[in-house]
Amino acid sequence: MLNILIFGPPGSGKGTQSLRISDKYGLSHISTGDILRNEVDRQTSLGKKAGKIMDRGELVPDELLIDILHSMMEKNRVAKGFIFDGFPRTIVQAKELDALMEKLNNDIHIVISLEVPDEEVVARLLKRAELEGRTDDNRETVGNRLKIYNQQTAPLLDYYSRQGKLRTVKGVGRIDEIFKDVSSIIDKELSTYRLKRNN
Ligand code: B4P
Repeated sequence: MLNILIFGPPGSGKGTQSLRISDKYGLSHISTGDILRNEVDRQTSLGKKAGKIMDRGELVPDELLIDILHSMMEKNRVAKGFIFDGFPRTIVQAKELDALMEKLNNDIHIVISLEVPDEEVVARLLKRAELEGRTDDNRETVGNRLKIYNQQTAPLLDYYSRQGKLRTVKGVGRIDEIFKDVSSIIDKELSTYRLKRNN
């Protein structure tokens, strides 16, 4: 089983690259943003709570995300592996994911961090607002999402770097060029993983 985590500020291309990774390597794609937006659209009790928080650009409480994680892992028991997109976003979530992986006798193998400057992500999200009309893609909320990313999510870079799992990719440029860099990291990791398994 291969488990990959994709990491980066809002608008860095996590969703965009995750779909390609899922397709090429046959991994189940878990996007907590997509799951939450689906709950909001269906006006479930979780969606009603989460929608207001997302519109302010804040993070949905850890306990709700942890419930989502458990239910997604349960639904995808036969998966070849996972690409986690937008999860974890806090140290509490990362520790919960590690504990769950250990319980399943599994691991997170690679953490890919997409590096994109603030002014580029703001421009991308404002453009997406025009194209898709996502309610959290306005100038004020985007500023808050970036602030919260730097305060609560960026410390995870150090967490995974200390585990020796962090790989960084320049996330600016053509989407297929970025995907080439992402793929070469995954391919290298896969060959080391297979070598270890065969020895
Ligand atoms: P997400 O859905 O994860 O939203 P995001 O960070 O904006 O990333 P997204 O995947 O959509 O954008 P992408 O970078 O692919 O989260 C939304 C909200 O949900 C959060 O703010 C939070 O409230 C809540 N939430 C989710 N997970 C949570 C968790 N674990 N804990 C607590 N709360 C949680 O792409 C952005 C745009 O850039 C797209 O339009 C794309 O086409 C474009 N783009 C991509 N690559 C490009 C490139 N190379 N060049 C130019 N444009 C590019």
